[in-house]
Amino acid sequence: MLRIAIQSKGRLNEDSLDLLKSIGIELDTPKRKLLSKAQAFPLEALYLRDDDIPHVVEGGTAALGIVGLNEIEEKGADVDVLCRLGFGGCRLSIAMPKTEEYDGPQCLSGRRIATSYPNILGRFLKEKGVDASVELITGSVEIATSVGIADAIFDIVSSGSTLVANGLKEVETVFESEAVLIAKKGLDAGERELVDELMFRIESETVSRGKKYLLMNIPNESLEEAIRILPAMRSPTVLPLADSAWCSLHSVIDASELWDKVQQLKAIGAEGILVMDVDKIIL
Ligand code: PRT
Ligand code: ZN
Repeated sequence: MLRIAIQSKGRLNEDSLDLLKSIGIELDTPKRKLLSKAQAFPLEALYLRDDDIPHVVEGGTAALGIVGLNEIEEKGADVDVLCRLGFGGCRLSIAMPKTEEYDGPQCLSGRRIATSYPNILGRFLKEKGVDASVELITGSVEIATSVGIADAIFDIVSSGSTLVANGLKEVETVFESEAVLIAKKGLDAGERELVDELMFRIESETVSRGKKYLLMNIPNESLEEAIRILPAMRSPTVLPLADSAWCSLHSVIDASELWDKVQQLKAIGAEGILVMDVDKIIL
């Protein structure tokens, strides 16, 4: 039985459970429970505050964990980061009141910076040779400058709207983060086998995220150009049509480039373009 530590509530809880569900692992209703078992896979979830997950995995109470990379970096936990999970994306940045001038890290010398991430900030300041004072606060960091606790803050930024709402501007991005799957060091052979199966499923899931399956009819004389437009995983699938002057072309592309590709394909004569969601890509 593998045990995985998951955030009990907060930003990563729902996405962590959704990820497990998408790879065929559904957990018994986790409400008010510390532990819950999965159906159809030898796994149980341990629900914790995100701050506790790195050490619980490091100490082996849970073999696996899902947590922000920012927490691993801050705690300096000795765990293996197995893969990035494509959610919980954010950055740790320094921000200052928008009325202040900023012309590089040196202008932070002698200033007070409020944060809940003193280790990551301390390393950044040391690397830049900046002698600033780090003020540790554990919540509402964004109000630290307006109440006079600090001259700048170092905090998590996602859309940036919290900074704007507090009259702050982002001046330095120090660390890029997202949710990651972590494992304790020294998994035994049985655990390794289960972790490999999980990783295989997660990879199929994350690779397919944001992908579209595209199929269309294309005149034979435009086929070469269409293949250039659609590189595909190995090479696009080409099938004959009843009308021998045409063929059917199938490919998988990133959703972000869909409309650009469709425009190019229409320009070279593609017709009957169908676009479908991709559920899984098994590599
Ligand atoms: O209760 P527990 O200790 O488990 O949770 P928590 O309150 O400490 O953490 P939580 O749930 O807020 O965040 C968990 C993890 O989500 C973080 O460690 C990050 O890895 C990730 N994450 C992603 C974020 C954000 N985006 C985020 N926007 N964590 C926090 N924020 C906060 C940030 O602190 C700031 O107050 O959102 C605000 C900024 O958001 P924007 O969109 O206005 O820029
Ligand atoms: Zn926390």
